[in-house]
Amino acid sequence: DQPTLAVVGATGAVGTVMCELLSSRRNVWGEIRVVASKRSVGRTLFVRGAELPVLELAPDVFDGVDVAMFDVPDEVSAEWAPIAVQHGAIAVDNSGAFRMDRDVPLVVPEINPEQVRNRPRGIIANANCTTLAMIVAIAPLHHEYGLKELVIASYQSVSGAGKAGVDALLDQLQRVAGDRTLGSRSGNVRQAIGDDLGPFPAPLALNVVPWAGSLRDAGWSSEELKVRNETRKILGLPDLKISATCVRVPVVTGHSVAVHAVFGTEVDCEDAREVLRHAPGVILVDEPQSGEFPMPIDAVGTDPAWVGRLRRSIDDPRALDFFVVGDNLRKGSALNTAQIAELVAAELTTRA
Ligand code: 11C
Repeated sequence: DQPTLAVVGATGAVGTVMCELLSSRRNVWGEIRVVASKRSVGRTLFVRGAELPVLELAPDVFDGVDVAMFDVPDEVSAEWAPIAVQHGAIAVDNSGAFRMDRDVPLVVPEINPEQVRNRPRGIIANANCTTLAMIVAIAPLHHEYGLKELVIASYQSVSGAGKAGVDALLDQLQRVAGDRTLGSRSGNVRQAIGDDLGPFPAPLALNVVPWAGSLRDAGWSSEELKVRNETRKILGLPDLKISATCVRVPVVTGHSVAVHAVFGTEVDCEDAREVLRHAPGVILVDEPQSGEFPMPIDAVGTDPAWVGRLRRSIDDPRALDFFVVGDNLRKGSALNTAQIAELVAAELTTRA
């Protein structure tokens, strides 16, 4: 029998992409239940060509469920993933609630698929979308050259903050469209946009905002610390030096990351290109003379991490600089969660 799946948070930005993925990927699931908060009950969602009623998140929704995916805020996962486990499910959690728990593996199927079985709490965590945008490109280079240090800057799209983020940007763009004086005088963009900033601390239209997440110690943002901690855990490098600056940009979907990676040995650009060409989940697009480089407008809706602008550092023969772009709702969240869940489904099907 094929395992039963519950998708919790099915009506959100990530959940919507999850329903699309479940409809287009190899079908490994028996029954699929779509679950959301009470206010979505009464809606239906299409999955695999069938119209499914949205079920309310409640303990008995997990009865008979083998795998429960969670695409919900941290506090909802923290409460409900253990309930799903108590009801016999294996939880695959896309929130930040369990990622750094020692007893919860943080899995990227191209890098550490074997960790899926190492789940004493019955929970497997999915990484943050910024970590996932770059990690599938960094891991194969690490295996070739031995990673010593990362300095990264992110260019994160507004859908990282969910539907509210997308609505905020699109509303703001409407307010600034057509006024050709905007952006040429301090304050006039703020004035045009007004106080309704959605989930962001400043206007996104005609702007970049060097902030994602919440304030942590010594001026770091929670997003910057997540990228650092999760990268260390996934690569199994607890002492890796990482500095991240996370920035929000006026892009709907697609997180980009500028990476400066320092390795233990000298690197050769052609050689590194060859490594990336063979890396699962990575596509190299690096023809700057003809304007071909990775960009969110092309990467959106696709599965891979798109890598380009690959250069060896002028000042350090052990360092590479490159730019990587991934769809934050696909590999950055729903796709990686689906891939993890499929590994579990294969395990359960083999065992049955
Ligand atoms: C953003 N990366 O772009 C965040 C959203 O830890 O899963 C995802 C937060 C998380 O705002």
